[in-house]
Amino acid sequence: MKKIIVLVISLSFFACKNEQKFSSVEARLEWWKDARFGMFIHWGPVSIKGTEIGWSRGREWTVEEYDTLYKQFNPVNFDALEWVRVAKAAGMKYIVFTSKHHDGFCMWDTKYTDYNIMNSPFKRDVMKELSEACKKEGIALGFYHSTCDWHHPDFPLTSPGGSVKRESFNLDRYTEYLKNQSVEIIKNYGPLLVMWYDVPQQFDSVRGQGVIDHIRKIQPDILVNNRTGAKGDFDTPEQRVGNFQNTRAWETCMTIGRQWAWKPNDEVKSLEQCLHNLIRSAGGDGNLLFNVGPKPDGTIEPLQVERLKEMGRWLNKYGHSIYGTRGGPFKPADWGVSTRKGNMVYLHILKWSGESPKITIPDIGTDIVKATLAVGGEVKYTKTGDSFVIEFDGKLLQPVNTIVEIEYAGNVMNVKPSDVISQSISYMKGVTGSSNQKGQWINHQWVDLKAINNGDWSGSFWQPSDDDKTPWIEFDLGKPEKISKAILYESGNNVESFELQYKSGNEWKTFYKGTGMGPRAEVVFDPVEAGIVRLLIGSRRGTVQIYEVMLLND
Ligand code: H79
Repeated sequence: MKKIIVLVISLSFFACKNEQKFSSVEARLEWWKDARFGMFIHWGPVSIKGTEIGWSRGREWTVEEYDTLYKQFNPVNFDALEWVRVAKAAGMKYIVFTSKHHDGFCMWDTKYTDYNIMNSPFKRDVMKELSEACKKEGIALGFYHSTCDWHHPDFPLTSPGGSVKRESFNLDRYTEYLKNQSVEIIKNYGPLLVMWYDVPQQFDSVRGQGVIDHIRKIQPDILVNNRTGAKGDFDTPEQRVGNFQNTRAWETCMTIGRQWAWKPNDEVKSLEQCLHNLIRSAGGDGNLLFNVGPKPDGTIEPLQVERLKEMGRWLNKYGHSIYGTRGGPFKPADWGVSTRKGNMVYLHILKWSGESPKITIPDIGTDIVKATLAVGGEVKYTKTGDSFVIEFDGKLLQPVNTIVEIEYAGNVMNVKPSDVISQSISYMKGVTGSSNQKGQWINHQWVDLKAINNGDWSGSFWQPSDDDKTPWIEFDLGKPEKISKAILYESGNNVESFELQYKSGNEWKTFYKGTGMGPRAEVVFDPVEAGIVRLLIGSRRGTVQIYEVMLLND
């Protein structure tokens, strides 16, 4: 009974608050942090072609072709309520919808350009319908609005990708256009949760701040992200989970598939990947803005809907360890993360190598009153020196995430975040590789060598260049370590053979040879002691993407 009352209160808290005005940006930001999970929607006439929104203008399609797509845009099955209900079923608390992407097409009835949805065969203001549906269902709403505009004659850069300079332009006049449209959106569909600007290009911090100050005259409590050119209210790691950061708000934006706009037969992240991205974001003290790209007929891909509903079912059971929490007090480790609320700390064990979990956490200065598993089951905790050792039977490990709920005697919200011990010897150690060392965008995925040992095996990955003949990744462990096991995570199944080697003098010695890798390869070998270890990829079919490499001593 008590649970039901708490649920009703928390649901109505979300339902009523988001339509209200807040007393300050800070107050709205706290609501937004409590919400933790939102739906990003990238949609526009380009969905007819199934290529990337904005970026495919002047690239896959000529500018003329791209700019006339709206004449065929007729998403007759669009139902705003249905979208909002999918978001709610997923456990999302807010929606951010593309009012305008870099291609300049406007998805609402704007008086500032004819290049808008009212001049498509559809002739319906989808943003109006969406804002009404959100109000009805108690979901907060914000808009993604591209700072750059490769279609607008006053913007200095044009397609493809803003790489072409216009002969004549007027950035001040364009800034007025951007401000006017932003105000129009807020007045028509607000109060809004957020204006989510993107890709400032020629906007500097003064110009960006000018936009923020301008829209705050209309809605003083509106949130603005960090992509106007100015700093804004929160950071926006893209296509990767942000690092632990509780000194400034942040939100990871990430696609559920591999493209922002709809792509036919796009792959969908597994439920485990989806939830791990959400949980890792919460554990790092950030939000997740998870993107779907609706189809040209106006509906969301059934596969994506199904996945989102699965997330919602998990959140129905375990949402108390996500909503309303803050990241920490323990910093993310390779095995998982922690979240906290009042006197409670939730340890989220996302992957555990070995039999029964045994996790050492520092003493945070207040006693542990109780420790249990969210699924039910006993947890042993033992004080040893400055630490507690948390243990439970490995049979109780859950497929996606095992939550240890620790109740402390005192409030833990102000405890300074501390490091915890990871299982993997290679976790966050020095890493070099044969290609893409510094990170780069490839097909809108962020490819970074550091992704290989950051514990994030669901979001970001490393991808050797196509012309890289012998891809390798090298770990400098700092000192000789005993290694007896490795766990390797690949996207798909394209590695045909690989070797694990260690450096002995100037020579590489192979200590394990594998055929095939796949989503998760756990390999055991005679223990070696080594300070520098590398993974050498032999033959491969197509593009190889590796999420994580863990070296363990079990
Ligand atoms: O709206 C989504 C993306 O379109 C947008 N931000 C999210 C929310 C975005 N803007 N910039 N980027 C993403 C990074 C751009 C990456 C790429 Fe490219 C564009 C990869 C491929 C095309 C530019 C051209 C970089 C490499 C080639």
